[in-house]
Amino acid sequence: MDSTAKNMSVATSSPLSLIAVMSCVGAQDQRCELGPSALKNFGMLQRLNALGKQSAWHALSSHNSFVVNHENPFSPILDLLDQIRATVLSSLQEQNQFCVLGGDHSCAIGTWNGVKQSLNPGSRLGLIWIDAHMDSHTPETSPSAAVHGMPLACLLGQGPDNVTNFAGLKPVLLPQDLCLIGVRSYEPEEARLLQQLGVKVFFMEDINRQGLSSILEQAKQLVCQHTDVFGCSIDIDAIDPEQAPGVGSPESNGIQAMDLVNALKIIRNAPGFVGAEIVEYNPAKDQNSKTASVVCDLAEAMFA
Ligand SMILES: [Mn+2]
Repeated sequence: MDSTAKNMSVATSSPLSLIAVMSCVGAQDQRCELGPSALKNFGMLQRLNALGKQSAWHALSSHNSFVVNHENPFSPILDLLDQIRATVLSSLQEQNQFCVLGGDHSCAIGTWNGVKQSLNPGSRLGLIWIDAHMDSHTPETSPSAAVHGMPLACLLGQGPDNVTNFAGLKPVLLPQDLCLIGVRSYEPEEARLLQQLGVKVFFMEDINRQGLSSILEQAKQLVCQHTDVFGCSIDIDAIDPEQAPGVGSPESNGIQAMDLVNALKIIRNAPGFVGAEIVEYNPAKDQNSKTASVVCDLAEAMFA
């Protein structure tokens, strides 16, 4: 990894900014906007602090809500994306680690623009994307016009300039610096786009064959190879819905929660790891807070 004056190297002992995105502007089911406050009530902050991880809570929200607009699906979320970008950037400038808590997965567009902006021009960002879905639609291919199905395409520079270049950083991510893990539900247009770009995808079959720790190790090496920093974007629907039912779009036969918690320790002390996001928690669909408990376990595995 290159080390340059402006690139942020964040120590694992640094404080953690928990950036709560209390919005579901990018999804049809609006109840995930209640996710961050449910996690706060569950005691996430206290659990991290009890483990010695000094953590601070930053709440962000939007006045807008989801509307079907196939021509310009992004206009209602642009203001929120810019808030997320700015908050992630200032956390890194203060030498803090960050963990964005969704909210729907469209927040990723803001999160990783913020990280990219913290780097020197020309420096590269690596990203491990753990998700049951590919999130790689463009407005032309999306059946729903919901932006939480498009964030990865946007980060790769695919889609209209008002979102792919909203902070003047397009493309935020190069295809060779990205890796998907846990995919089991997608449309052919998304698979075609990722294949054309040469993005590495580890499907559930790969995890079942090789084990999650081996896959995550391979993913870490891939996203660190040509980059200066890297992060991790976790959609909770990657986990099996038996263990994490509180998500908007559950998909059966997913990753075992404890396997992910154990495997994430691989990235925790890796050089260049700057932060993560954990998204799509929908407390209205949770059962006895078991999904909230998994979210806390994931955050602790990466940060505490
Ligand atoms: Mn997702």
